[in-house]
Amino acid sequence: MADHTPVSSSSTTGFFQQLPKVLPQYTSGAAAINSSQATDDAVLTRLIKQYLPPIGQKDVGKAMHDMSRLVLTPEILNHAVEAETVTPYLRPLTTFGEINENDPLVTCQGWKALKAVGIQSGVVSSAYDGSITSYNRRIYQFLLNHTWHHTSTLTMCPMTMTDGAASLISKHLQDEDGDQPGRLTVLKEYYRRLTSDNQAQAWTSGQWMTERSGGSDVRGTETIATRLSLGASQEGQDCLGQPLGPWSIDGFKWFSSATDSDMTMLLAQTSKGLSAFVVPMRCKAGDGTRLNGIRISRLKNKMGTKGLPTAELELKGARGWLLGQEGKGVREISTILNITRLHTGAGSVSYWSRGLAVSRAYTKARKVRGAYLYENLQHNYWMAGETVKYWGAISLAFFGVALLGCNEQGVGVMGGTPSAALIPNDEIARDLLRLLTPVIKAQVSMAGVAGIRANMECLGGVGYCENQEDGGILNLAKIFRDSVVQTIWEGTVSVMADDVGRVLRDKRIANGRITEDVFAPWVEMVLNSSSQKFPTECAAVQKRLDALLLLVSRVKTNPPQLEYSGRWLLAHIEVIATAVLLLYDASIDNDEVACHIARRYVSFKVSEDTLKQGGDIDWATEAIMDRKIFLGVDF
Ligand code: UCC
Ligand code: FAD
Repeated sequence: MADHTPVSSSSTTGFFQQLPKVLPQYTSGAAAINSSQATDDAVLTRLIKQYLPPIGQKDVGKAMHDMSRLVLTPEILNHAVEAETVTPYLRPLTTFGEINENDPLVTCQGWKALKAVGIQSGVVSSAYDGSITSYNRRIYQFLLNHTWHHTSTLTMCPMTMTDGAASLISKHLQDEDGDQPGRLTVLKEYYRRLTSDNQAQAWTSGQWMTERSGGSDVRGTETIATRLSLGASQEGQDCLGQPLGPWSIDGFKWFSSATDSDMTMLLAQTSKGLSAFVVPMRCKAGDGTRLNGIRISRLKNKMGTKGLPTAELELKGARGWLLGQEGKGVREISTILNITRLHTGAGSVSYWSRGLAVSRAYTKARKVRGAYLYENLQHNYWMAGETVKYWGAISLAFFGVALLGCNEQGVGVMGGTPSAALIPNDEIARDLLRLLTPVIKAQVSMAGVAGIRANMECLGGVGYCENQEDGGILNLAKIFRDSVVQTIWEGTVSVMADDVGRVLRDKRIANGRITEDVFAPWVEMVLNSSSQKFPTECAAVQKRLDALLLLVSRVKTNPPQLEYSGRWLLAHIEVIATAVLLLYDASIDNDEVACHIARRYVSFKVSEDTLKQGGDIDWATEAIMDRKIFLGVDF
């Protein structure tokens, strides 16, 4: 007879959960291109096929394949743990008590190593590689970054601001020097460095807007830029030996995230109003260098983004160059904002992708009531729902990315891809990008926070712990904390809603009729191509579009009501755009999983279908689909 006498566990005996195996996010090769399930993060295979021609699929496929493996190596994982746990600190004084103007900020090796990996992998430079003309460079860049961002431990923060700064400077590379002699040469060199993938030469940039008086509303900026007299403006060199700009800047910046950067773009007041400046962080001093009129007052103590050196800064005589028109600084810097906002949305889905990867791994490894979690119907239903939301969010974010690439390279660059039909001309690409950028920033960032919370719950108690062991691969608490800030920096959700209001009212954008004359016709055009396969779903989206148009007609000329309705506008535009993108994608090849995801998205997000939640559903068939959606068709 079997002996059923219970045996007690101890710290070294008894049950130990087997470590869940997080799989490489993307796997390239013929199998991955032809099947939606040869890769752990199945939606990536669809995005690649949708937005890139074969040569682009091959290039980015290789880059993502390699990155998906690199981020699981102990070396990179340990850098990430170090960057998270050995936080930056200040050395404000020298041994004998003088102000340390040379190297007051200390960051750890892990942080530096991760920055180097990002630069060398092309997380910024790939978007500026002019030799790539046959496909959308932004799609390449953001797909690559999607496989890196979750592990980069916020080193992507300076990278995204660098991207924005490079984009802004690129708009001024034809400008005359005017009354700022030497500026063009300096800008060209800064641009070369911002877009370099050579670790020895590459620069990163900060972006300083926020002050104590306000980050959303920067009109109260107290930083002042003064034009120097001719003699004074010729003095001094930046760390490269180039002239320092003819403006001297004094004030106090309340948040600076990329404090270890090489330069920054900032806002300061001149006699003509808020203006944008380019400022190198360091200048020549004797045989070495020192900070360029910048003192790090203190580092912020934050809930997350632990490795990121976010500081308060005092500026006294920081020298810089005026960029663009005096008094038009907000308009100038909005070039950066619009790029970093897309990166914020895309970064949020990258964090979320890691959350889901860990959830999949845990579901395959953990048993409850004697069976693996993947055999549990309720669990799979829940996680399939989370996967549907993730597919929706990433689809919307990458449509924005495609539009950005089209703005930079022209819509012709989409030729030969299924998505060419989604973006008929340059004007539509420009206007849709302007409307959707704040929507993506707000809605995807918020959805990501909710998604990662669910992923934490998926793991039970261990999901709530700061798991630094095993390379921190199961540390969902870290990515949760890091994702929360995405709803705040680069403009809060309300500020994004406000920006949508700005777009709706701006007569320079589609004559002030963007919803009526651009967005609605675009939605209807895409619905047309899906209506045969998805008549019920298309009708539901059309109904929601009608509700949006009615709302816009009521609020557009009534500023308080427009303000009141900001979050409704965000939600309407988000779900309508996402639904048409999912329906379009599913119509292309009738992929079983893609079709179910599109249907479920419309059912729960567009129609908010409560009947099905009341049990009016073929649950046994749906349960089979749940597993395919969440864990892949091959599992
Ligand atoms: O948070 C920050 C960095 C953190 C790290 C980020 C890393 C991200 C990566 C994530 C992955 C890890 S930096 C600080 C970010 N701060 C913000 O985002 C500020 C939020 N506040 C706003 O966006 C406000 O709406 C303001 C500041 C833009 C409002 O300023 P104004 O002056 O009151 O705005 P106006 O008067 O409406 O607009 C001034 C001009 C107009 O053009 P003109 O002069 O031609 O009439 C507007 O059309 O600016 C234009 N404009 C824009 N143009 C305003 N916003 C935009 C826009 N988004 N795009 C194009
Ligand atoms: P406020 O603007 O005071 O907002 C308070 C509340 O008012 C919010 O709920 C907001 O939504 C609401 N509100 C504001 N305007 C409106 C409106 N028009 N309609 C409705 N509600 C509104 N800034 C930089 O410049 N550079 C950086 O590198 C940087 N790094 C950061 C790093 C971290 C970790 C954090 C947390 C912030 C960073 N910031 C940086 C600052 C960030 O951009 C601001 O915190 C943000 O823009 C909000 O500004 P605020 O903190 O002044 O809040």
